[in-house]
Amino acid sequence: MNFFLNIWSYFATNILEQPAFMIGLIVMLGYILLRKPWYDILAGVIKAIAGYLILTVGSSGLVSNFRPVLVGLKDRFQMDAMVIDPYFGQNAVTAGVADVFGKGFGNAMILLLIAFIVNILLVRFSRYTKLRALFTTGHVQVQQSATAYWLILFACPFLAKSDAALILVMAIVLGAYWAVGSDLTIEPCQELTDGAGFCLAHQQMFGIAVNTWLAGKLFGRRKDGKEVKKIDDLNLPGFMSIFNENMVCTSILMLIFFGAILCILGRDYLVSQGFLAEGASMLFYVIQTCLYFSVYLAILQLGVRTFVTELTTSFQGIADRLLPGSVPGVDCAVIFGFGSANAVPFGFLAGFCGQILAIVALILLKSPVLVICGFVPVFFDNATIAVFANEKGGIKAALILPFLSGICQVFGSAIIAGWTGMAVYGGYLGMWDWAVVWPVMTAVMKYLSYIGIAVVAVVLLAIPQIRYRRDKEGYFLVTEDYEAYKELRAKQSKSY
Ligand code: ASC
Repeated sequence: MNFFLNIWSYFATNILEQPAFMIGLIVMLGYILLRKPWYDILAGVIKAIAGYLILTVGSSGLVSNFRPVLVGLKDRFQMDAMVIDPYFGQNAVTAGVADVFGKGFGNAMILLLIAFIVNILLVRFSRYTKLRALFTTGHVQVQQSATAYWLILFACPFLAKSDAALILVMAIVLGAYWAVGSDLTIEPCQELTDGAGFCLAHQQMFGIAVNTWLAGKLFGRRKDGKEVKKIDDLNLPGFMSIFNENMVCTSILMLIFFGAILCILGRDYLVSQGFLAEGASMLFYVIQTCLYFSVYLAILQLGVRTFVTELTTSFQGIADRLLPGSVPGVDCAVIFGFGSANAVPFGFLAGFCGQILAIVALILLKSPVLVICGFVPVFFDNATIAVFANEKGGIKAALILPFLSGICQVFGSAIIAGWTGMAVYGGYLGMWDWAVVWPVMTAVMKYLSYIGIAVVAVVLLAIPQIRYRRDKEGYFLVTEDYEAYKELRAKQSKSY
């Protein structure tokens, strides 16, 4: 038994939890199933792993580049509060789960494995479940397993008597959330990427579905019948036209907003924290820090371009032979390589404004739980939502929806983390689904106990069934043959 456990833990730590190697493994398996020659397999695996690692350099660079701003806001204004960020959330669970529930963090990792198996089975039986998406983003699965472990244990303490029953119930709920959530992003992703063949497996999957829908409904049509203006349609006058270029636009916006915050934090503070060297120029420090933002975004997009084609081509092998009709779910940052690149900084800033407004409201309302922005929710959630919102509803949608999302992230996280006791341990996951959808699921399970668990599972699994029944012709076509899907849609829109 120990021998198998060791193998499992080696596999989990080195592959399952490391998306780069997980994607590499999937690409290898896919190409083997497609019977590609060995050198194509090798090249594909290398590009997939290296591409993903490049993406990671970009996304972790963004996170660390903005540490001074976030740490500074916390220190300078003596705000001692819970940080909403997936890594802080994971730390809070690690630190508190034994204290509060007498359970070890290791259980959360067993939950990950079983929930992943639930996801695979749900997709394997897609004929019945109508689920088409496989979650491959391991580091996100670790964070979500940890948080789900806490939330469900809080909601259903009566399950704690038997570890096996507890993990099984949790795995069904979490595995269904992974499968249903990533499935919801299939149509938005296919439309945005013109059938690239992936969907998103991240922390704002319901957020993408809801916001894409809202963008189309609320902002998608103009009264005069013309097309809505998207960010890339902005034909700015004269000197403003430099904003049309992504790298310039991002750098200037960051210089204005984050440059201002860095100046407010002040030279003395930045030196005392070791962010700025004694005697170095403040002006150039600010310029460099803000421009690094565009640098990391460019790196991130390069990474996406390097691995996405490998993943989606090779996944055909898996879809044909092992999981028919399925698509891989990937990190949300992948979408920054598609759609309007300028939606990314716009969404980020709109979400940041929403979060700051909500935090001020918490302070004024003397909320017992105070929230501090973490970079990951404020950036990755809101930029992602903006990319989709812009596509369906244009500029207005790309600004207003991420702004509202920022507010939801803060209020939702404050409520759920305060209620479940996670706030005391300094962090909560804080991303859209975990600030909006999971609090509702937790409340249903808490108040209805066994019936609540059944309600959550049934509602989740009913979502793909309903969507399938509303679009029987197109539902599987969208992943299997996107060109035919587009023709079908064109035919349908003509006949209306
Ligand atoms: C997360 C998380 C990250 C980022 C990254 C975005 O939720 O834990 O490190 O988002 O996946 O690319």
